[in-house]
Amino acid sequence: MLIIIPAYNEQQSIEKVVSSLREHAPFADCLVINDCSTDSTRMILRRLGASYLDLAFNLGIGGCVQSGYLYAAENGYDIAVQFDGDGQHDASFIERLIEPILAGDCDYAIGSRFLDGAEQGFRSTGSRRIGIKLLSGLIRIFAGVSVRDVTSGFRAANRRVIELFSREYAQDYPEPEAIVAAAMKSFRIAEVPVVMHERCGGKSSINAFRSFYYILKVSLAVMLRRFSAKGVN
Ligand SMILES: Nc1nc2c(ncn2[C@@H]2O[C@H](COP(=O)(O)OP(=O)(O)OP(=O)(O)O)[C@@H](O)[C@H]2O)c(=O)[nH]1
Ligand SMILES: [Mg+2]
Repeated sequence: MLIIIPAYNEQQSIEKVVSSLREHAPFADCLVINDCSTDSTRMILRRLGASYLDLAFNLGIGGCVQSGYLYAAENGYDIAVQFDGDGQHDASFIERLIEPILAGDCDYAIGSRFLDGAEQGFRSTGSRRIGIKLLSGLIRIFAGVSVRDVTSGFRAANRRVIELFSREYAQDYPEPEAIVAAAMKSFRIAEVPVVMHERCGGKSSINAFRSFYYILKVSLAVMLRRFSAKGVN
């Protein structure tokens, strides 16, 4: 199993992220994808003796995560887990996240903050939650799958999904589209309750204007993916 950790200017959190993964997931290999950070992320990774891939220029979240999937595909990993470098994800939930994949119950597992029974943690702002609901509804209509936390970047993929994502992965705000891409290939998707935290520091890629652009862009992309998949079939 490979844990893919996208990181762009995460000097305030990357050490904590690497240590918590070493503690809670010693059974997995960890690979930080350093997306051409301009702060001391890379220096910290060297000091920690962590495995990392240095991208030659900033690819953004999609290209960064896809590089991890490509690495996983080429190196024969059976499971890949995405785990953000900003400290929002909790390594103690990794075993629960991969459980349905190990049991053969699903191909792609999404860590969700919004499932009934999920413990309270960081649930994002009110306006972002409305956007997430909207995208979740669109994905239900257009891709026929029910996922509550469609923007969660805490996910686990089996070998067949790793191979799909190593070939195609959305570049901009990729999480909702990745669900649609997997659903279009009839992969089984499950949600697993997890707790998330506020980022440890650094800067989110999504400000107020970008939230609006995010919803518009991803809504169109979700619909277009459905129709292009129809055209292919
Ligand atoms: N901002 C940003 N993050 C990137 C980039 N490339 C990789 N990442 C990493 O991708 C992960 C997710 O990025 P975030 O900006 O936190 O996105 P998010 O978690 O959806 O948004 P928040 O809930 O606001 O934190 C983080 O670990 C980043 O370090 C990039 O070009 N820009
Ligand atoms: Mg984040």
